[in-house]
Amino acid sequence: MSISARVKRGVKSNKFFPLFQPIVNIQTGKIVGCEVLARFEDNEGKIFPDEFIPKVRELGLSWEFTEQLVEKSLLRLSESGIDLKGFKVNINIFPSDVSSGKVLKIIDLPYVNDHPIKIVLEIVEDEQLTGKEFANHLEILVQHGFLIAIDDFGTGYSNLNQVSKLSCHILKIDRSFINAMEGGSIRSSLIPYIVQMANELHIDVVAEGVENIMQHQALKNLGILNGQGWLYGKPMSADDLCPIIKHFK
Ligand code: G
Ligand code: G
Ligand code: MN
Ligand code: NA
Repeated sequence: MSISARVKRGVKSNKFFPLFQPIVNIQTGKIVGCEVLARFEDNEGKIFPDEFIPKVRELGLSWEFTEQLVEKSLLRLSESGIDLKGFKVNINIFPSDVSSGKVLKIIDLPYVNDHPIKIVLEIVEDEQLTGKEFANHLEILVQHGFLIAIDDFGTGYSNLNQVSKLSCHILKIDRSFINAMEGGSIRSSLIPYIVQMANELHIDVVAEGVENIMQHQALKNLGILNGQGWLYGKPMSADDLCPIIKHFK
């Protein structure tokens, strides 16, 4: 069966499942939330996100796909019985679902309203970040208590000027910037400027792809609030995450 046919069958039969990657406070080392990352496996084997995400988009199944990940991840966290008041759960959202307004269906999904967690909607930088409908729909989500994060910041089309016009609470600095720190490249020398501007806009920063102590120390010295990466934890099952978040407060 083609990849496309397998992905279509996977969405239609609700076979995508979430892994959870910790997001920590770099200054204290404590876990503050997690990012939900989709995974897929059928009788023919695994398909990785780099392959299935474009297919999901091409098939026009982006919202159906996102919906099942939201439902499954919130169900798993609810079942844990852990007091998760204020715990952040980051969900990746397709920009096209923001423009079209489909994303607003999230407001009425099970566990979304009656759950004490804070849902963060991650949106990759995209040309679609502009546009009136896009901004209006984000605004509605913000009014309903969702937080908005710009994902992979620094790789796409938008800049801080555009971001400042959107309702946005969190910037996730793309891991290519963090990666470049060791070489002391021009790319990594931009990090302090991104942080300074984010501070002025009252936007929190998450450093992505933190893999070693040296990067961690440098980011800590820059005063960056949050970090995500293999140093703090790889994407893991809910069973592995729960012991870690048990005492998250
Ligand atoms: O673990 P990683 O290989 O999970 O993910 C690779 C890429 O796939 C990342 O850019 C990530 O944003 C994207 N991705 C993973 N899970 C989801 C998801 O549930 N929804 C969307 N839109 N993208 C996802
Ligand atoms: O949504 P986003 O594009 O940020 O997806 C996160 C991606 O980054 C996922 O593919 C995840 O597995 C990957 N990732 C998370 N932490 C690290 C890390 O420390 N190093 C590398 N190379 N990749 C990471
Ligand atoms: Mn993301
Ligand atoms: Na990212």
